[in-house]
Amino acid sequence: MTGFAPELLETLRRAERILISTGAGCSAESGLPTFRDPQQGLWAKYRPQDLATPDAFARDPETVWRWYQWRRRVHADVAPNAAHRAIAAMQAQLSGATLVTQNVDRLHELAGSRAVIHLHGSVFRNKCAACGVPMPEVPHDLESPPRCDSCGGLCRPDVVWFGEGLPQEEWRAAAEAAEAADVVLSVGTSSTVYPAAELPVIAKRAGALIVQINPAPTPLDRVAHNLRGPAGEILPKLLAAVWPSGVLLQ
Ligand code: BV8
Ligand code: ZN
Repeated sequence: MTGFAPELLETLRRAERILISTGAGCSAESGLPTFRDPQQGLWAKYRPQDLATPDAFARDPETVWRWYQWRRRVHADVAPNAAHRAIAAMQAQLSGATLVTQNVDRLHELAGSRAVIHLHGSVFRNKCAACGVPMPEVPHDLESPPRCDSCGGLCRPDVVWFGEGLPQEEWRAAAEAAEAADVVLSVGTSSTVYPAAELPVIAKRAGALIVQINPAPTPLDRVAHNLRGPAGEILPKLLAAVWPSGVLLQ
């Protein structure tokens, strides 16, 4: 007895195209706070969605820059967890597995995942806030944003802020994978931020099975097969149940 519904295991075994969509909850067991967790220390008085906006950066670039420098220091000290490793193993074995993430960390890559579609950018990349030209990574303790060599604009993290459009290529690839998916594995996301939260809806409309891995309910509950619990515990067990020959988690 695996504790998983036999029809779920059968559908996963038969699936050719699987879309894996991850959010902050996938990195929670690595020690990274989610957007729902209260922020620590001097950032406790801020809500992430109040700092992650072009207006906040225009109003007070130093504070927003320092928040991202703090997050870079925190991100630099954490390692992938069992959920990231299970996803990397799944991708390695299943050519039809596509990985889309809202996370701006690099834990999927550190776990060995390839072709990770980052819908909201990467906290480790920089660009000019004025002309958009890519800018080099700088030491994570630099207190003020450097200036752009070509236009003198301020350096900002190459992430998607609220109110900004997603990178077109990444969104197109994600929406296509959702349209074509047999199964969507929605891992550790509250499914509240759009348009990322639209992906399982696109897939469901196209006939896919939605499997949600989350210890708490989300708006996706009503259309998903819900597996309640931490991703780092459930994903390895699910993979071992679907592929008992252990081909996956060596
Ligand atoms: C845009 C990068 C227009 C920056 C981020 C329609 C309806 C309503 C609102 C909107 C709408 N359309 C657009 C909006 C506005 C907005 C939006 O969706 N707002 C929400 C708050 C209502 N969307 C936007 O602004 C988007 N842009 O629409 O632009 C446009 C279009 C064209 C041209 C010009 C403009 C841009 C959105 C992207 C913003 N950037 N991040 C940074 O990181 O600093 S969003 C950021 O927050 C993350 O990337 C992620 O997307 C989101 C957090 O969500 P989750 O990852 O799901 O994390 P969360 O903390 O919420 O939940 C964690 C979950 O994990 C929980 O459910 C918890 O139970 C679970 N969990 C905890 N532990 C575990 C676990 N699960 C498993 N295992 C565990 N161990
Ligand atoms: Zn510039």
